[in-house]
Order: sequence, then C-alpha cells, then structure tokens
Amino acid sequence: MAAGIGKGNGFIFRPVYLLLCLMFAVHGTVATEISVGGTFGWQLGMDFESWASKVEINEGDTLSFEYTAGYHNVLLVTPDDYTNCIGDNALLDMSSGNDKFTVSPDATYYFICGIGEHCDYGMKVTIKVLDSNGTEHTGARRLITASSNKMVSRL
Ligand SMILES: [Cu+2]
Repeated sequence: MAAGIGKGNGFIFRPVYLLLCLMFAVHGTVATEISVGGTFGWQLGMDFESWASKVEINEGDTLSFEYTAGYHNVLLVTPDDYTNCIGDNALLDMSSGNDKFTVSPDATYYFICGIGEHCDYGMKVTIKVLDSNGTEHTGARRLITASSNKMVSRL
C-alpha cells in the first residue's frame, strides 16, 4: 500500500510543478523593456513627466535609460531630492549609458540626471508602477492597454 501511495503522490505533484512553470513562463512574457523617453532616449529636450504619463509600467518591467555615457547619468533619489534636483544622496547611481532597472509592484521611483543642471532643465522622471491588477494605488487605471504600452515602448 505504501508503494501505491508513493506513486499516487508522484502523479499529483508533477502536474502542479508543470502548472507553476507555465505560470512563470506566461508571467515572464508580460514583462516589457521600456526605453525611457522612447526613441528620444534619456537626454535634454524631452518632457519626461509628460512621456511617463502616457506609458503604463507594470511590475517586472525593465526601464532602459539610453544615452551617451559621460554626458548624462541616472540617479535614483528621494521625492524631496527629486523636487529640488539634488543628486548627492542618490540611492542608486548608474552611468553606463545603457542602464537597466527592473521595477517592483506598487512602487514609485524618482530618477534625475545628476550632470550639471540637466535636472533643472527637465531631465527628471517619476515612474509609477502599477500593481499586479494593473491599477495604480493612488489613482484610477490609465486608459492604456497592455498592447498599446508595448507599442509606446518601441516608438
Ligand atoms: Cu543629463
């Protein structure tokens, strides 16, 4: 009888693992790489706040900051430092020119450029990440579908 139960367990567990694998696979395809600023990239001359308001960013998505290394950088800062364009206390400092940052759900991130007065000239962006239901905690769901988000991210 013990051997019979052992076999039974095997049949029960295998489909469960398969299902978990499928769930991860499906979830993985949803994550999108989003180039901040679209094809314009991360540089002076873009209204990044306006850009961000049109893009839906979900948990697991990866932000990509593309720029000429040395001319700009990407600093993750606190809301206060974001408002005042202060980069000295950056929580994260990226400067490769092709910086990737994967976002967590329900989070808000504040990025600025720490070079010269670029932040004062508009090189700053607030990234609000939607939760797993595709909703923002603080406001109504944006009227952008996941598929249009992918199109926006490739512009
Ligand atoms: Cu800059």
